[in-house]
Amino acid sequence: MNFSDRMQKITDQHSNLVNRSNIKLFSTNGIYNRYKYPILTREHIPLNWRFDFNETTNPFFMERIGFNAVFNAGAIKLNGKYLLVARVEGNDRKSLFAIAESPNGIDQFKFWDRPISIPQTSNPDTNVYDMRLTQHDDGWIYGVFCTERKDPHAPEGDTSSAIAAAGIVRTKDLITWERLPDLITHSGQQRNVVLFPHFINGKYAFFTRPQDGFIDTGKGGGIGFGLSETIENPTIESETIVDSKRYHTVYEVKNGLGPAPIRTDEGWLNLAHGVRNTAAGLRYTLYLFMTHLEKPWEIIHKPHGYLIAPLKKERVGDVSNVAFSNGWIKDEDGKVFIYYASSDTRMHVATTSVEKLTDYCINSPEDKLYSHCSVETINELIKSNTSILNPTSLQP
Ligand code: M1P
Repeated sequence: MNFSDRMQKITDQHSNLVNRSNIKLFSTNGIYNRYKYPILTREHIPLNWRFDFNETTNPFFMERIGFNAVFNAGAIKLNGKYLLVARVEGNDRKSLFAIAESPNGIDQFKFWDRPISIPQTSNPDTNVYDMRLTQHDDGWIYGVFCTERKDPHAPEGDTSSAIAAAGIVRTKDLITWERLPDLITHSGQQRNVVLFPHFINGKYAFFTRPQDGFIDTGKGGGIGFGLSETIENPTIESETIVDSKRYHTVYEVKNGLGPAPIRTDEGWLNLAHGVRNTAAGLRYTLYLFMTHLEKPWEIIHKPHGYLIAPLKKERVGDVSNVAFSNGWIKDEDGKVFIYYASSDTRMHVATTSVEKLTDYCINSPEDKLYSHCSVETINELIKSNTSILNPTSLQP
């Protein structure tokens, strides 16, 4: 195939993909609906980021810059558009941020012209990923992300050890970004840090995830909460653990908050990921809990187990068996778009509503931590259903 035939074919394929309509799937659980197609993949990346369109310098119309994955996107609705700040990972393993826009939140996501240029601090980021977007009461849109740098104290020959911290940028339009200092905490490393949209006790409030090492959270304990007096010098003096990791739960090994919490009349809705170990390696699922409106560090409702687990094709990817979310959008009518990535490879959407998520949070039984207690919980439901479904049943 010659240069122009290849260019035409690849351009047509790309156009068909980015303009494809999505299809809402029936939901048996009734809590949320999945969709047939992933909403963003590496194939969505604009062709002019990947191919040299000059026939003289690229006679075979080969891809010059390769991309490995598009995943873990922050989300916001701005000027009527549904926007994702996606983690775009190149073949060189470097992640960067790029905005993709959709008119309806479920399909036709198209990347803006260029990836985001994140301003650097005096200590440049080696890698950046997983931005959470927060439209704050102070008028700014904040992006809190993980910045990763090589551990300067790693022993000679150790080329893997890294330090993770929370980097912070802010913007009014998602085009011009101002870099603020990285968040200071006194608990080792940080990943999965999330800024609340409102001041709490007059301060900037964060969910944190203290960890001893880069991968192991160690005695970090779980999802934390902390306050900072200012955002220009963000410092959390002390963290309160909100949701601890715990033996024989879906967040036994570690957990971390997802997107910025949604405020409801009943409390804050919080979506998080929980990680457990299996013979096949770590398994990441998403779970929901509600915290107290004035004291967001206090859990008031927490259903058992997970809300979303990787399913079917979602189970396989670069890091298999992972569902991860750091973005959701609440529409004016209460509809909620949950943006989640599968297996560190691609992005999906699930739709629901604040009303449904609140009902799920309040009325689903909690994890009572023992198998025999799970049996009791199931039996309670069977008993209350018996009079409705089978009033003449003889079973006690
Ligand atoms: O590979 C799964 C996820 O691992 C990390 O999350 P956590 O710190 O909770 O283990 C992150 O690197 C995340 O980007 C990734 O999806």
